[in-house]
Amino acid sequence: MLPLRQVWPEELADRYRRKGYWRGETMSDLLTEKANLHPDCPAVVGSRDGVKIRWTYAELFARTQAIAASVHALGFRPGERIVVQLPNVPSFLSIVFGLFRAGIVPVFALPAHREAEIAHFVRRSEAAGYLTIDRFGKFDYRELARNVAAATQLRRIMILGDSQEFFSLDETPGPEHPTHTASPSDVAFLQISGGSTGLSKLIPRTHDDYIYSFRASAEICGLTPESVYLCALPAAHNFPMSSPGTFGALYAGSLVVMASSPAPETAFQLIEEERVTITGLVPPLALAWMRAARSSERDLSSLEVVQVGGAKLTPEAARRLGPALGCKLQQVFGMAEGLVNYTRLDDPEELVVATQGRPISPDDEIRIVNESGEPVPEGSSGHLLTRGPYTIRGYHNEPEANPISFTADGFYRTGDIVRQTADGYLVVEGRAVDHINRSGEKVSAEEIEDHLLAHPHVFDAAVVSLPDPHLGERSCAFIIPEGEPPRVIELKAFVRQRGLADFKVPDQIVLLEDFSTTAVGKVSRAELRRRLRDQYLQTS
Ligand code: J2J
Repeated sequence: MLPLRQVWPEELADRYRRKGYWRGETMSDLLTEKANLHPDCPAVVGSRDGVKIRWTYAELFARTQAIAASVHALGFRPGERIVVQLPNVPSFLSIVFGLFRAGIVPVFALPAHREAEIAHFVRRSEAAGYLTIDRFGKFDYRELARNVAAATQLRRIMILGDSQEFFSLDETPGPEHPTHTASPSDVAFLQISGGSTGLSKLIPRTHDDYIYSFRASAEICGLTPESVYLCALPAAHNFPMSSPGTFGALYAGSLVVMASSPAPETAFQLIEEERVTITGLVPPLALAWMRAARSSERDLSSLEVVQVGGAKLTPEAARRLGPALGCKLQQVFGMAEGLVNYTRLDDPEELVVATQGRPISPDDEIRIVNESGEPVPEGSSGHLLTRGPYTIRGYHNEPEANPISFTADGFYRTGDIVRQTADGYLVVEGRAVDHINRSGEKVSAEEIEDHLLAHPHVFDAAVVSLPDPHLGERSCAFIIPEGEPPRVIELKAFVRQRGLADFKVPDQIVLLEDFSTTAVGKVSRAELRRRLRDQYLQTS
């Protein structure tokens, strides 16, 4: 098993410690401390199978102990990896913190992922286990688990709920077992990258760096023990986990409300019942909430802050959000690799509407460069590179991709095109890498092209993003058929059957005779995609 490492140069690590960013805390200590500090305060509310669940900090803590004992009894040992795929239920937190307690490294899959993606995470992380739920909504995750078992070499599969032939997880508080003492510089978990080139990469985050990012976020977002954070986006995503997210909320002693769906009907009811003060949304959801609020009878008056991030919010929508939802807007521009920017709660409206915020940390280094890597003049747009106390220095086990994704001096190439205002705020102007930002879910063009090319009647495929009124961006696959042209629905079903998340199935498919009208001479894939996209937009 490859060791998990994330190493900053000694001189930088010293500085981050000296400045108090890295305080030597671990994820597991953090919850123990909060449970000791305010055992009877409400920690998490949510529901599963229609049954309401409400745990105090002491109850959540007791469950994390039970989970730690349960995975230990199942044979898992510190440093081993378990791919975790759970929806927004309170047990998301007890399980994840239980794994931290046992020294196990969770790999965070999204509920939408299917066997191709889960199998990839298992292989890349060399996971010994996969942990999921019996069913959620209409989907039976045990079916998925069977396919994953067939495609990988997992030692154990664990199911929350009715486990059938798999192992069940015991959340009933029972006798403690000795807990693992992690080192704060250890990798605590692996996040999944949006993936711009091919398959998703694994992002190793250490206790020190991640805790800094959500502790500082909780402060910037004004969280207190009186705050109520609604987790509306998938809990495993970096934004609702750490910006300030459920982890930041627990750090602040606030209450976390797990929404089983981000749809206005579900979310508005929770806001009213639990007096939610803050939540985070992607732009298309923010627009849906604004529309729904006009005719909703629900009392949303407890809402103080709605954060929007994951994709660009137009200034027009940004201006309307506050009045429509009766709260403040906070723009968040972040990435699972690290850097997170926020507009501050006391910023003037112009900054909140027109920028995507400024970095969390005074030690977040921002470099904006041109194609040849030279800094652009102040205020001009260019490629965003960054380095800092909570931005990774490399992906897990990617010896070929790392020298491309990171500069020799450790800056992460975000792939975003931005400009920086005189007061240090970033404005996202576009991106250099080919992914489709579909409602905040990033879809790699290359990954989908590879799947389409596996179809016997596809000669060539180029996947591009097109503007979409509902999703922000949608994916469009241009296909040159080989022989009998395949039907569009058949191609979509083909991609789905290859075990991919639904959000990766092309939204639109256009059959072309060839790409030659656009691709004169030898052009890169990126250039080909750009030309096809431009030509399509001009003619449609
Ligand atoms: C434009 N593009 C944005 C924004 C992210 C907080 C918030 C979001 C994420 C996230 C996150 C954007 N305007 N406001 O992890 O902690 C695009 C950029 C970026 C990529 C990262 C967090 N906010 N983006 O979205 O890892 O292209 O993280 O590089 O999923 O989303 O995607 P992801």
